[in-house]
Amino acid sequence: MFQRILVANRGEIALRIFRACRELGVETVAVYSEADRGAAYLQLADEAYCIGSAKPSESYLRIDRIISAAEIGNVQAIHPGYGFLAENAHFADVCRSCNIEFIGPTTESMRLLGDKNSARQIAKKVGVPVVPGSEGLIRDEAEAVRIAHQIGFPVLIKASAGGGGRGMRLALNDLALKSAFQQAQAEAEAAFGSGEVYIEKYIEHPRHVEVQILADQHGNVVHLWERDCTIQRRHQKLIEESPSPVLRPQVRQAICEAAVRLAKAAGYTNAGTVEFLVDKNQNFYFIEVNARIQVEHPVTEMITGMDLIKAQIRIAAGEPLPFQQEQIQARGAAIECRINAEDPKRNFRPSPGKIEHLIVPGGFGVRFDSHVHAGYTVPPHYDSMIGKLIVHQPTRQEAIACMRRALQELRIEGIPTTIPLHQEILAHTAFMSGDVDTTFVERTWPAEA
Ligand code: MV4
Repeated sequence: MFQRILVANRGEIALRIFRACRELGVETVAVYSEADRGAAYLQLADEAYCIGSAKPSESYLRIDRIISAAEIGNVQAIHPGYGFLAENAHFADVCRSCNIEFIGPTTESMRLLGDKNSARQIAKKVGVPVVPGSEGLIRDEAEAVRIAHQIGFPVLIKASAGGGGRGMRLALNDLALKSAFQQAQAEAEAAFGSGEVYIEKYIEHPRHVEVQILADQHGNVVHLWERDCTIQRRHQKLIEESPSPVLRPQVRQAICEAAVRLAKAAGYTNAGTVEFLVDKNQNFYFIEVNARIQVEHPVTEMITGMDLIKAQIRIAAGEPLPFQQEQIQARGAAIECRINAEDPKRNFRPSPGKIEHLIVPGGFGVRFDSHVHAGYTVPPHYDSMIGKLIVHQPTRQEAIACMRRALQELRIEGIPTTIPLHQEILAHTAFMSGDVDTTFVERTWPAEA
């Protein structure tokens, strides 16, 4: 096992990783920007180094400074958390060239899966269903039109280097497709340095279902069941849950097995997520792989009883998975609400500032993962998520009741948050019955003009 690791991240996920390390007997080195200087969570690391100013490009994204901190701190590994450098294959490469283990997949599988077209090709090869679309990359307008006629409109043009909803364009007819193709290419070139695009049929009213996988360095790959992340707004997830409230048992088994096949084919190691769209007939289609730990990992931890951060660290240290697929049982239902410093009454405008009062809920089946406390000032420079409220109960109905109770107990005063929106969603009949798709939040709570 590693003696000491550096956490190349901030906020709640940095704290989550410090906690896992403490339990494993692994020492931790924190890095922080000037905006995070003095934050209480940093005291839970064994050492902390300032790596620059508030701007991410001058601190949490500075590979040179993070590697310097790792050298000075004398660590054997770096955990990247999520966001920032977590899916940067170049960073993983630099870490390993410096003889520091990157706690994540190999550089090669990060590159293979980071390219959405190449991930799609691997999926096809091993019989994982993908959305009907182009054979591979699209060269010109004429080819785009030809494929759109084969599969039928509407179609989505997707940037191969995109992902998470970035670099996508919808086209409803020939004329729109021609300009969408040009725009998508130009935008992808500007945003990602690669203008490569491909085409998929547009799946209407999908659900978003993702499968958690763990893979060790000895060829063992397991899934830890699915998470349903259909409740989102503008590609930002708001609520995640497991199990999915809709999947029939056979479909659930098939989607989880498909995720394992894909991970094996890509030579994947460590923790990862395979994302799917599920249509109204429960056909599922692979869309992309997230080669990192995700925000919503606690939902899976609650239903399986497995600590995913500890698993990541053990896998990176070369340990074999201590369990087989059959031993991973899903128990009960878990739900997570992301608590964001955003004002739902003002179009979700970020609301950084000082938390004057805070009451954290507790009781049976309640977990609050957050680095904030009364007197903490949410800095304006980063993602607005300030915590995650997670509940675990025997049934979904009980989990919903528990979450509503925990949200009532949770008091954050001083800044507006997404707590009131969560209360409305959890009380909505469509949410309770599971009758939602990825447009539910935007349709039910439309943005004001
Ligand atoms: C799609 C789609 C419909 N059809 N692909 C958005 C995020 C990225 N992971 C893929 N996304 C989508 N791809 C086809 N062929 C609809 C979405 C999509 C979406 C997917 C999951 C969760 C929320 C979403 C919101 C809007 C669009």
